[in-house]
Amino acid sequence: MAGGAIRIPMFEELKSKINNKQAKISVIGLGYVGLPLAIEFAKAGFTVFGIDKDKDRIDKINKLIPYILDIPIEEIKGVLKKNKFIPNTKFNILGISDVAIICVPTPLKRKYQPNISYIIDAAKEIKKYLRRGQLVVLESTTYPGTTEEVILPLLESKGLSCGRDFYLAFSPERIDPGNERYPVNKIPKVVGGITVQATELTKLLYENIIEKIIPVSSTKVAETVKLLENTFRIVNIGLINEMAMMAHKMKMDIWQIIEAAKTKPFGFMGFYPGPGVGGHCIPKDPLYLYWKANLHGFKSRFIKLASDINSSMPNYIVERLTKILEERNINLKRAKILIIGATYKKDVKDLRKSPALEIIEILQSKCTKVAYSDPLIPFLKFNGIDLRSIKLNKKTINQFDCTLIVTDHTGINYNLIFNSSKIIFDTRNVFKQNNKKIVRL
Ligand code: SAJ
Repeated sequence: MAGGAIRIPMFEELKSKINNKQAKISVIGLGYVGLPLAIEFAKAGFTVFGIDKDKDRIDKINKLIPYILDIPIEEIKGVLKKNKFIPNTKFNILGISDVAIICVPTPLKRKYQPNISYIIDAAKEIKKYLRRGQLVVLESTTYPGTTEEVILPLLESKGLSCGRDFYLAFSPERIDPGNERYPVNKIPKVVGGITVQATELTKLLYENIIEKIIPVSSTKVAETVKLLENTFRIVNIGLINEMAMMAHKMKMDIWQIIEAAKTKPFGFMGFYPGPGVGGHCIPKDPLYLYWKANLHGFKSRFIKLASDINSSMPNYIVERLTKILEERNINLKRAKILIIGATYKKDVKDLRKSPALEIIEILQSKCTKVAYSDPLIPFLKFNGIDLRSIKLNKKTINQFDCTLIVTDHTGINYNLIFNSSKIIFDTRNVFKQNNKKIVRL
């Protein structure tokens, strides 16, 4: 430019900021996805602003009170001390950020109806402070087209143009809560930009914290990769739940069948029947895909069938329990049931969509007494139910007619349960056998 300072092309400017870790990163949403991500970038040497509307979360982080158990407190302490991770509730910090990563929840309004209001709220905040040279990455699991059809026009309505003034990409989160074998940095990261440069910059960014980056051709592809992964799971879990119900009718041991099938060194992957499918991903993510495909006139029978089968499991468990008691001349109405494990899966302190809650609710309306014991969940208060986790000992366990294993936490004394229970209905194959005291799913 004649007379003016040479303006470094925007791409080169952001690229060098990322490469020398000068890029300031804002992570919006400090949950099981956002907090580990923020900590990883801070550990890598970036200055990271963690933004969360929940002041209690910000206070807990600053006071080093863990609410996401997968992150060692020492790591949070280290990056806070170095002033590399700055948690706050304010969005104005986006004004000095070079990168904004959205990691907010994407729940359902009702079955098969996505709710992307959290994503939109975050994008509106980003828009307020959007300026030349910023990279915006959406990580929240959502239906194909969200980034291109919703976020892009929302941001461009500020008068800036994607590709010329800012960059936009999608990169699905793949955290597996409680999985110590695959921490954030070990899980390959898919990245897809609105433009090739956005893909390149997003790849550069995540290469600082994740060993393997998988660039794809668009945001839509990246959005759909995640949904395929979780649809694969919901369908296979639905399949094995149906196989378990079939095997029971045919008086076969589904657990032995699965273990033997797993010896096939190729073309098979073990899934396990259970009391239902919980968590914030598997029960809902595939329904985002179902909803979008439906708009295109395509009804996914697999997703609907799997979702319906999985949703039927809590009632199926109660039906089986009723029969188990009847065979021992115990009427469910007069029965006292002890439920072991309340969370949606073992060793994860998370009740979201936990089938245990549905089973407790059903049993509360059908039998004399329902109690639960879960080392991670000291009390349960929901839908008018107010229970405290009971201490497990011979006396407390033996007062119940049946012990129902719903979530198979590692740190539970199953020998005590076996020795103290009158009957055990084991929906997670903890005991690996049936006998006169143990009935498995
Ligand atoms: N479940 C079964 N049988 C199985 C596997 C799971 O009944 O064989 C149940 C679990 O008990 C749980 C539910 O399904 O209630 C979901 O379990 P999950 O481990 O599939 O789901 P999440 O939400 O804990 O974590 C998953 C990730 N897990 C795995 O890949 C093993 C992964 O699908 C995603 O990275 C993550 O959701 C996400 O954030 O989408």
